[in-house]
Amino acid sequence: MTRAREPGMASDYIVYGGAGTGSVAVEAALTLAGAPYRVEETDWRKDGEAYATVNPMRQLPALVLPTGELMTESAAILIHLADSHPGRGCRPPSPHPCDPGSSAG
Ligand SMILES: N[C@@H](CCC(=O)N[C@@H](CS)C(=O)NCC(=O)O)C(=O)O
Repeated sequence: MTRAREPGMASDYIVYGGAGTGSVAVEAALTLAGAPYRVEETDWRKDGEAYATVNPMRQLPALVLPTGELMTESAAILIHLADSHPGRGCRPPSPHPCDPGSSAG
């Protein structure tokens, strides 16, 4: 695992995760969105100390936004990516039969 973003670094998304960490959903959403990103392969069992400088909760996945802000919690990350990349298929079409208040909801 390398260091977090420094001022002036290219503003791609950075996904902290890897095999077995649930980061694949975040990578899939970024790919659907056509957003440039790189994966920092991180193992919370081995890299805990170093990773705590990025995410004090030491949980994976985590996403560093192009703004440099850190997001954690997979569901929140996926909703944020869907909101910030409309029309890229990151969320079901709306209105959706399962939407609250819809006849099927
Ligand atoms: N609620 C978090 C859960 C994340 C989570 O528990 N990730 C595991 C890896 S799959 C982890 O980081 N475990 C290490 C720990 O909890 O210290 C999310 O949805 O992203």
